[in-house]
Amino acid sequence: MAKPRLSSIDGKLAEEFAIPSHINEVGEKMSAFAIGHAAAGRRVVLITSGGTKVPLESRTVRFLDNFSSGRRGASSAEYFLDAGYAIIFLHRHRSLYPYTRTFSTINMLDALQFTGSTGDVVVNQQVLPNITKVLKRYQEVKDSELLLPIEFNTLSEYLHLLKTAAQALSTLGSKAMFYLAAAVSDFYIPSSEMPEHKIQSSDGPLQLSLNMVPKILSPLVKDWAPQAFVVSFKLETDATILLEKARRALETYRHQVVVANVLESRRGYVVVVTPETQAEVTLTEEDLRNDIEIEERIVSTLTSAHNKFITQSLV
Ligand code: PAZ
Repeated sequence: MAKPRLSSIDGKLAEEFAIPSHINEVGEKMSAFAIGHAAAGRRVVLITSGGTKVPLESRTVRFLDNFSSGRRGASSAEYFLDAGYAIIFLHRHRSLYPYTRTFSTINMLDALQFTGSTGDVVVNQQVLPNITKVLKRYQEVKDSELLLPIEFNTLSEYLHLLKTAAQALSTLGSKAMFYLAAAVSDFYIPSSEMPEHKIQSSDGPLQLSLNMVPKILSPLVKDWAPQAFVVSFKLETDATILLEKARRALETYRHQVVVANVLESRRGYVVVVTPETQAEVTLTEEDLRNDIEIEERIVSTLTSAHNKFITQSLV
């Protein structure tokens, strides 16, 4: 039988980006998760979170990385869970994680203390004042198996895992959402051009030539999950070009939403752009005093838009 023809991006993915050895196992897990939750009447969102690592050597000593902490993805996951979604959380290893993110700046040993004469160890409630509330919610989510965490480190792992997740979610049609908050490198060195061993400083100054990463949004929207609700993120440091770039992305890839943000103001201001609308989401001084997070508003805006999208796709 003739092999199915690969789109040029599928071909590039297979040839130039190392396929993770556990891809089939992860794919089966993701499919079972998606099918199980869809059967229970739940929507499923794939959240990507954190930055990708781009190796400079195959036996990697050095790599290119980026600023993303994973906070947007981790906090958004909590609000999607509150809204009743099941989540595939595709995140960078050791980036912020739902619920535990609240304590990411605390030294675990400072949060524990000995008690009484028994020498039992207990949590110091002054160091972790919210621990009971957060732990309760974390355990509810864990017990109901609503969160499937999948880790990536490198750009190659991210790209292959995203493709596999998209294929797993394609069976859900419009009930699947993609929330692509990860900061993904635009540049890479193909495996065939990568030196095997550590680059030697004795060889003199290092000149790097990097290829462009294929625009993965294109096959995701066209081929891998064509009926899904797709939200991409656009980050810029120059605010004057942000909205133009967001609109251009919508025209090019024909997906549903771009959430546009500027590096420094991303915690308090984003613009949710669709082909027909443009809505600013802003936190006020009072919101900040009350520990409101912008992700709560972003997720609320997107879950409403997803409702409409599902209704329209059923007509
Ligand atoms: O991970 P984080 O909370 O530190 O930052 C979030 C973000 C800025 C990475 C995200 O909102 C975003 O814009 N992601 C897409 C980045 C891009 O344009 O490649």
